[in-house]
Amino acid sequence: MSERTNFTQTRGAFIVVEGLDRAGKSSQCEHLRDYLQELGHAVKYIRFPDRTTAIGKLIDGYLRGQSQLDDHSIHLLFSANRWEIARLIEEDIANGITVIVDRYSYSGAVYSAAKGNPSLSLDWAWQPEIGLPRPDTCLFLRISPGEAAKRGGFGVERYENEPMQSRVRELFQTLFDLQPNGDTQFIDAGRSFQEVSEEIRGKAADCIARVGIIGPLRKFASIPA
Ligand code: NYM
Ligand code: MG
Repeated sequence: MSERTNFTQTRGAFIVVEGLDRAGKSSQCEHLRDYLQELGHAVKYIRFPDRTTAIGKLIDGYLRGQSQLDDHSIHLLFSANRWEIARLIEEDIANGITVIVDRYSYSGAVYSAAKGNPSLSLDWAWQPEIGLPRPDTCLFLRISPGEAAKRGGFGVERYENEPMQSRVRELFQTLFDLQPNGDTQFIDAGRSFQEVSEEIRGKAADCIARVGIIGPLRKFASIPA
């Protein structure tokens, strides 16, 4: 037996925050990061699309309407943008860093499938996500169409219009119903910022505490057709 102490560090948690445009994801994620940091956790916050990479710049141009791309092509670029960062997420988590991710594969599959292209089903859209790191939990910030409208008009980017958002809303539900039980937790994001952030903090803390029980970071599998 080696006399070296067998010190096994607990891995970080992988927490995804999802929701429609205007649900408050980014401000809640930043708030959660600051809160966990104050508690002494090692934590990183990243968002998809990551518009800083070469692939991300293509995505940015497409979202701003500066380029036209085939629906399948842009879909695969969004996925490639996750694959190019996935290794870093895995490394951080292995090093004990909790990673908070603002939008992930769920947005990826749902927004593309919501375009109504007959050759781009939800099932097709999910395929390139298989094998990516699977979150320990996905917190879905739920907001009603009425509340979203109250929060001001849509932005100028592609997809930021009411017909698209209502299809996205339905498809998120369809996709979450197909995910493994307990992966997704729904949060009523129509309440005050503070009420929502308190619930997020509690669920994030539970998730971090459960990492030892979950075991190693898992990977996405196919969804039942
Ligand atoms: N979006 C985001 C996709 O269509 N596919 C994806 O894989 C991801 C991550 O990009 N309307 C869409 C959803 C949003 C848009 O995201 C930009 P954000 O979080 O608004 O910057
Ligand atoms: Mg947006």
